Amino acid sequence: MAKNKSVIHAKNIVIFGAMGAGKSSLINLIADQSIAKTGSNLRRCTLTWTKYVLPQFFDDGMQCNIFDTMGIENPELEPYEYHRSIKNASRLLRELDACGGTSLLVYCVQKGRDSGALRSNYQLFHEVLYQRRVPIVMVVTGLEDEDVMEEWWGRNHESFKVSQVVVEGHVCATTLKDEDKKYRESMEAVHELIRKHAATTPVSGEWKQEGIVSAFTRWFRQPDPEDKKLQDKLQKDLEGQCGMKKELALKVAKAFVYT
Ligand SMILES: Nc1nc2c(ncn2[C@@H]2O[C@H](COP(=O)(O)OP(=O)(O)OP(=O)(O)O)[C@@H](O)[C@H]2O)c(=O)[nH]1
Ligand SMILES: [Mg+2]
Repeated sequence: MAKNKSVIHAKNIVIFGAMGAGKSSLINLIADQSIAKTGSNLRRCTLTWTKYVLPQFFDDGMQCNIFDTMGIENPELEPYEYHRSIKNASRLLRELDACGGTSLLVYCVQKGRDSGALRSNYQLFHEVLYQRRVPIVMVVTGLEDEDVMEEWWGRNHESFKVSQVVVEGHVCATTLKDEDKKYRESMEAVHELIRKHAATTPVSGEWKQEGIVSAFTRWFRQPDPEDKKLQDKLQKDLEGQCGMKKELALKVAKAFVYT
C-alpha cells in the first residue's frame, strides 16, 4: 500500500545541555547544513530557545522541528533571571504543545568538559519539565580524535550512572565537517537515534502555569528575601568596616550567603 506522506506529523525534538556543549552544532549536523548559530557566548542562561523547522530528511518522510535551548549553568539564579526562566520555559512548553507535543529529549554533552551541571540540566528537563514522560537520549560531541568514537562510551558511561543520568540511547559523535568520514558517520547515527527513540505518541504537557512555577520552585534554589537582606548588610559592613572595594565586597557577601 502506498504511504501517504502528508499524514505523517512532525516530531518535535528538544536539544538541551550546558553552555557551549555543542547543541547548535548538533542541530547543524542533523540538518547537514548551517542553520543554527554556533560559537559560545557568555550570556547567562534563562532558558531562551529557538525553533528550527527541518526539511524531510528521513526516508519515511518524517519531518522534525528542533528546539535549541539554553540550559542552566547554576541553579542559583538572580530573582529576575528566575522569573525570566519560568516565563521562557512555559512559552517553550506551550509552543511544543501547539506543534503537537514533544517526542524526544536529546541531551548534548561535550567530551572532557566539567560536568558540574550534568545532573542539574538532566533533572531540569527530564525530571522537572517533563516528569520523565518523554524518551531521552544523549549525544556526546567532540570525539573526532577517537579512532572508534563509540569506544568512548565504554570507557565513560559509568560516570553518567554515578551522576544518576540515565538515557535510553546514545551516540558518540563529532560535529566537525572537516572530519568527513566521522562527520557522516555521526550524522547517520544521530538520525537513526532520533528515528528509533522519538515517541510515536508525542507527550503534551498538561501543564498549567502553576505546575511549572511549583516545579521550578522545588528545583531551583528559591531566591529568599532574607538572604538578600543579609547579603546587603554584609556587603555594607565589608565595605565600611573593612574598607573592601565594592565589587569584592559584593562577591564575598554573595559567596558567604549563598554557599
Ligand atoms: N572539536 C569539536 N568542537 C565542537 C564540536 N561540536 C561543537 N564544537 C565547538 O564547540 C563550540 C560550541 O559549540 P556550539 O554548537 O555553539 O555549542 P552550544 O551548546 O550551542 O553553545 P551555547 O548555545 O552557547 O550554549 C564551538 O566552537 C563549536 O565549534 C565537536 O564535535 N568537536
Ligand atoms: Mg547554541
